[in-house]
Amino acid sequence: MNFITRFYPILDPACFPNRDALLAAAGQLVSVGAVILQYRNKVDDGGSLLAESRRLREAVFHYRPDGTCRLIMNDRADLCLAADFDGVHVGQLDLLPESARRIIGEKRWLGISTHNFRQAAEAEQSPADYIAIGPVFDTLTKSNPDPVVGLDGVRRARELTSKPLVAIGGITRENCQAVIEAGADAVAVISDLVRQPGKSAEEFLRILG
Ligand code: TZP
Ligand code: MG
Repeated sequence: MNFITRFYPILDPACFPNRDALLAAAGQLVSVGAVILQYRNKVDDGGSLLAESRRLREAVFHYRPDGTCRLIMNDRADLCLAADFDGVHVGQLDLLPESARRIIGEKRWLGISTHNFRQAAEAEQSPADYIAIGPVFDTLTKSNPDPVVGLDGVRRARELTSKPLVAIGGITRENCQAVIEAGADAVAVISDLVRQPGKSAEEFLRILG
């Protein structure tokens, strides 16, 4: 199965100087053609997170009133529903995919992060719509990251799943093509978007075709 896009940007407020910059980045990403956007907020309480999610949805809707940019909530199935996002992305320490699925229903998307072969094999049997594997390369964005899996880890994950495979961790405009060639359907990117989101996204989209 193909994923809808090869480019999967993630916005994390910890990477931006302020929240206006995060919202502006969302607008730039969407206006140059991003069709999926994950909101990854590890710092705020539920109420603030919901309020910012709604602002993010408005910013995206401004550039894509047809709703063709999917918004994915990191970690929180409850906030995915409350903010009317299109899906949720859970990690190994969040709700199990079966539980997240019960909350979000059949139509919204469910992604799950995996960090090794065993987790990817488990995710293959789960109700997740797509599987993320990583960190592929060293990353400074995630606290306490698991060991890097490298391009070999992407290849091994590719062999065990026919679900869409999203690679994450240390992915840049320089290395993204190699990650796709290793078998990923898409690359998820945080830090290589922060400095110039629109320009960077344009380049990712051009490189990934
Ligand atoms: N999961 C594995 S690595 C990572 C996450 C959330 C961080 C990816 O960020 P960056 O800046 O693209 O390396
Ligand atoms: Mg998580």
